[in-house]
Amino acid sequence: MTTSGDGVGSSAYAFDVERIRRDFPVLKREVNGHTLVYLDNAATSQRPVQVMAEITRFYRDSNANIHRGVHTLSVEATDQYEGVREKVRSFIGAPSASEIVFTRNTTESINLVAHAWARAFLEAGDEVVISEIEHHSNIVPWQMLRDERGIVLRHIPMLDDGTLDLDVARATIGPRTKLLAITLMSNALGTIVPVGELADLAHAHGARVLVDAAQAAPHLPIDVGELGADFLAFSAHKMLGPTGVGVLWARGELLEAMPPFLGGGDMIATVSLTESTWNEVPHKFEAGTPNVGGVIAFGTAIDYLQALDMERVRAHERELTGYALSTLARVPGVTLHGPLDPNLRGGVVSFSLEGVHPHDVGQVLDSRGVAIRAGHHCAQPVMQRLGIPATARASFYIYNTRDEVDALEEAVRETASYFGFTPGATVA
Ligand code: C6P
Repeated sequence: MTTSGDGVGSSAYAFDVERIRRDFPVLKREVNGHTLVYLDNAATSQRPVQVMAEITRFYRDSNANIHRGVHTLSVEATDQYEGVREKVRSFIGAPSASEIVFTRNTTESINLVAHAWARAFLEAGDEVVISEIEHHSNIVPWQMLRDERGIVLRHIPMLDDGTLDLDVARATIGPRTKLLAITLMSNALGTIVPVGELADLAHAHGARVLVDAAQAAPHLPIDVGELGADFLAFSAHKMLGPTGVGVLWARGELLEAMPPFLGGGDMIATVSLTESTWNEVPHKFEAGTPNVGGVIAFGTAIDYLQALDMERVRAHERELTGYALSTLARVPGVTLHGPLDPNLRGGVVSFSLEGVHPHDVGQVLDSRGVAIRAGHHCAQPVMQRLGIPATARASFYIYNTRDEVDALEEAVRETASYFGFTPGATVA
């Protein structure tokens, strides 16, 4: 199947989904007697054969620890690992590969900023501004800092349609703001946040901007300069890479000024029994043996996405999301959450089915081979704002098709009738 994004010429944005699907053998799997329809990509994506082959190649041919040995395998592993910094730099338009810090995941990247930067540079009374649609990873570290240091935590509220209240944002970001910590794309609603505009506002008040790109980096073209980010956090496992690999990008001068996060091997220049000095950035922030094979295979995942072109990835998902929104809206009993305009959201569609708990929706869909997530999506404030405990969430990626959206719709219809929903009741 070939699809094109709305508003763009199909020749420029042709996207060969069938060819892509051949690289993902798991998509041929049967689940409960049906061909798998994998729509839980916001939780974690599948990996192509190229990434799995690279993991095997590393452990088979080049496995060694890095930065430690003079032997051939160690030098090879070091070169391959360091080479991925350049791939990540190019993927996010960063000025220098030395600004790329490898972590375990987005959560660790944000905590690194909270521990190393915020604990060093923020004082009681300084304000950190987040939003109501953040993932817990971008809420809890700031609450911990508030409780420990007396910083003031403020938030930009969400409007009924799942977008942020930008008027309140303008009133909230002010002279006391030291950090705006904000998601570029909500994992619970798909909302794409106008981070550039908010970053301008924050910078006008001398604040720094941390962007949670866990959902955005896999699905949207990212340029840290255009975004106006000072820190950017994301995870490899949501963008075709292995689990256990994350990225923190930060402006070089910030990394230079920040004290280390964890202490141990590799992050030091010298150690005596009484004191230590630090390695240069980014190594100062990578204590201990990292996920060497995972980082190297992440490089292959980035190559894969860059060959597809992130503009095309976005166009494909926007088209699919628009189709899913219109399809699900026709199912009696379905309420869609988040912006209804696919230009304002990524490939995440959260919905409720009247009279049926989202976990039951998830289980009935699973019995038909359709994998979605049901729950609060680690975004409980969004659920509190919507006044519901949980949603059902379908999320798309490069290998998903319109046929799979049709399978989702059919399974949701069957769920409604299985639970005895009477058509004709509320349709949002
Ligand atoms: N969201 C989801 O199903 P980690 O777990 O550290 O790789 O990513 C955390 C994270 C941070 N921010 C956003 C916006 C996210 O979506 C996530 C992960 C998954 O929605 C797992 S809860």
